[in-house]
Amino acid sequence: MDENKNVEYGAEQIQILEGLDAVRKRPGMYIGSTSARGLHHLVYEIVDNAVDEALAGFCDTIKVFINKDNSITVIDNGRGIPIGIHEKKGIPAVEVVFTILHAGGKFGGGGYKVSGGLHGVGASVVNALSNWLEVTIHKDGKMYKQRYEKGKVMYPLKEIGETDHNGTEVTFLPDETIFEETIFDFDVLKNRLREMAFLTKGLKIILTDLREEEEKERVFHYEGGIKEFVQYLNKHKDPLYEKIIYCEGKRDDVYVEVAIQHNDSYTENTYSFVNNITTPEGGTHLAGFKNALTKTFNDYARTNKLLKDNEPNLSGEDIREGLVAIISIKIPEPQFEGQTKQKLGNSEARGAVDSVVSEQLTYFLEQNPQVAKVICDKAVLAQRARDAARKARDLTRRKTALDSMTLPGKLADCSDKDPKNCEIYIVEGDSAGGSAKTARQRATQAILPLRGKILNVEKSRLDKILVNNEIKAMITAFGTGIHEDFDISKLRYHKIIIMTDADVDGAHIATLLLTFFYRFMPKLITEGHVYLAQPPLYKIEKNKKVWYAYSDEELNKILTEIGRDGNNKIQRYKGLGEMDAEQLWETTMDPEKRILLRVNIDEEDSAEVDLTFNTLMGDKVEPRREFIEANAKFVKNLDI
Ligand code: 0RA
Repeated sequence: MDENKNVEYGAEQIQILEGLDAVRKRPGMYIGSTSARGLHHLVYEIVDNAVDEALAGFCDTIKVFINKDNSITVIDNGRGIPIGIHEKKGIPAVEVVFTILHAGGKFGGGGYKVSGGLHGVGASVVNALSNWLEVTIHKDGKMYKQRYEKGKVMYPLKEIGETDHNGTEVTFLPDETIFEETIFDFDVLKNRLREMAFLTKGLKIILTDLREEEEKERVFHYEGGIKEFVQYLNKHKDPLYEKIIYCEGKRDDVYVEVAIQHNDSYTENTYSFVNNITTPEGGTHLAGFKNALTKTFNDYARTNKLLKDNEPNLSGEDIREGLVAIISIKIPEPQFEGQTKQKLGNSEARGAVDSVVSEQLTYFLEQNPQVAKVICDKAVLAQRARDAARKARDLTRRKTALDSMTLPGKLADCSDKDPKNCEIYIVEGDSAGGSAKTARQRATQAILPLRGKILNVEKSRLDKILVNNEIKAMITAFGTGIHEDFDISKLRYHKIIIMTDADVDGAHIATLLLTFFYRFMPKLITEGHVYLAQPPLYKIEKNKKVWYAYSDEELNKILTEIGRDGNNKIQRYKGLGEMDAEQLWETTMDPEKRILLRVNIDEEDSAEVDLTFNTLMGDKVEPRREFIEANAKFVKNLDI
């Protein structure tokens, strides 16, 4: 191939819009925020460019390093960013890419770049927000290098030697005067890079953390792509059938890929992506998928008499019970809508996904009648349970409409009626509940004791869940309703505080509660109303003075301070029940002194959050035990 022609081709497509100063002045406009999330976005921007090169078919390995100084290096084995002189700007194309805003364009040809939204803003934004950035290009036997500081060129692109391969290497150190947080989190990068690898079959992504004495490395490489993604999401579940159903096709300019598999649970986990970016709010591609699924299964069930003539159609929800699905589309000019610009608007995506899925799913079901029957049978059961649940819910709705103040008998409510001032303690066990009732500040603190373990909502159908006493008590106490009835403005307490023993059982109960909130009232969590109380682990007494320690480290610290001698009396609390009311107040409930952990969820990482709940709540005891043991804080993904 004629090299010059190629170089010019790359350079030509680069559009120039504006300068980098704007980015430094208003970073949030370009990367969403300057918090840890924005910081990590920098890495995704650089990796995205390399993934584009992989999608264009020229790169199969991307290496990402977290260096000792918290800078990041991204190395790909693509063609190397073009170095030829840009026609209009008169500087090398690579310099345009890193110094001129929105030089993104669709370079490489055939690639899909995301326009709009916060993503795909490109290398120049990363450069603008970095203390320094260096790019090294290996191309046609030669190595070239350029360095920038806060976006400014330090020297013209220079030839620095010879090489035997092609590729691009970018290293950058985020500007600590711009970011609130400049320490990269290995797990956050790991999750996103794993996702990118699932979404780009065949691409190998290697993440290495060089910061610790002992190097950490993870390799993500999935020849099966999103089929393996579904397998991964179902790894702690029992699939209803072996095969992953896979549909792939192109309609006009929209490339569609869908992978699905049902498990024996009752929850649905569907994740949709557009150009490798998650769309938590769905959009036209998801609508097309759901429509195809509902239509195809109903057609099949009717034709094959799995649904009797007098039975109504299966609803989409029935068919999606226990479903794990990945919908991934690539589209040249995605339009994102909605408040957070996370919802796909392109109408052509709906038709494309609908058509590909309808056609290939119909074929699959005809070829795999046993699988088709298992799914239809489950959906029919779901339909019956949904009927029963509707009746149960209508009953509770009527009841609350008539008499909204029938609060649960076990609840010791607070007297203040302004939800902003009010908090409710959900307490494990009647005895701890009793102490909490004595200890509380009556005006603002309500206590709801729960008896034993609460129902695992991951493993029960809605009809069973809605008649469970502990669950009913919480629903009425909170006042918000659930699911589509949920109304946060009716929340009766702005703080919902889970108070359980500081042991594995307590952690399990807390997770059961969090799972219930997450599935039925997710806004409670995403809007920051859910907290975990932190009871102390130890009481230390010496010469009539008392200290409390909330961790082993703290115990050690206190002992070092007061001296390790025979006068120390150390008590290890096995449960809340061992504390009297006064101690409980002092250590765990007094708003002036207590420690509360607020539970929050990264919505962009919902696949991982779901997996966490599956791991914690699923049938398989082994992964749960490992998980709890591996995480001092038992719900790591919840980022408490
Ligand atoms: C446009 C054209 C060519 C390569 C690339 C872009 C390219 C960009 C990036 C960004 C990160 N890694 C990359 N690798 C390649 C091909 C130009 C040619 O063949 O000369």
